[in-house]
Amino acid sequence: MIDLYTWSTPNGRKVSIMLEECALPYRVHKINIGTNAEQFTPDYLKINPNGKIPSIVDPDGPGGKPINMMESGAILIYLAEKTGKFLNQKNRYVVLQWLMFQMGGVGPMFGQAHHFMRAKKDEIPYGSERYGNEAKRLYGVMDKHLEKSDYFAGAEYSIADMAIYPWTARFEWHRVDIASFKNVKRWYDKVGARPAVVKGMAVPPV
Ligand SMILES: N[C@@H](CCC(=O)N[C@@H](CS)C(=O)NCC(=O)O)C(=O)O
Repeated sequence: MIDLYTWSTPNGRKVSIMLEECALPYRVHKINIGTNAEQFTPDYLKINPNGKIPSIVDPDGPGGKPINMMESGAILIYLAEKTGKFLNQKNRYVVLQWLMFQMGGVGPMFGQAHHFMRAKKDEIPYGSERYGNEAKRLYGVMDKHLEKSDYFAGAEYSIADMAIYPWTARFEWHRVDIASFKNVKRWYDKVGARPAVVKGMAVPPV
């Protein structure tokens, strides 16, 4: 059984969504990153040398050998290749392109927006403005793309959608009115209605 090390954040939820979508049995281990300690224990650093969530340990990795993995994007690709699901070979590079758009753009930029906008006590307007504007710009890119595409990589739901969804689910945190990006909203409602997404978003229970 796969062990998932996670916390209630978008990067962790990408992986629980994928595990639910693939109906892979998994065990959840909570790593409370808010303690600023659990992610840095020597035992956890052996699994994730970067001291962040998520990570997985799969005793049945490539060649039947155990594998430890960090980095949510890499984990999604691994699980897609393990199961043969949600990374259509014919469309592989389009899926990977939008997955990397999330890993290099949506994740880090929305994350910075949350950092500045939610640190209310001593909010730094420059940070809120810079990352808030970048978040809105990225919504514009997504909205334009989704105008002609049901999902990020075309007609089929893929790991790219699973990566982007939990970040857009925090639209209030980055102060974006999702309803004003109507194609993103249509996609968001459709993805959010998937039973596996509902289950994956509730991991770990808080
Ligand atoms: N690129 C990494 C980012 C992981 C990441 O930043 N995780 C955050 C939670 S969403 C974390 O563990 N933060 C704890 C810390 O920085 O100490 C991935 O996608 O897995």
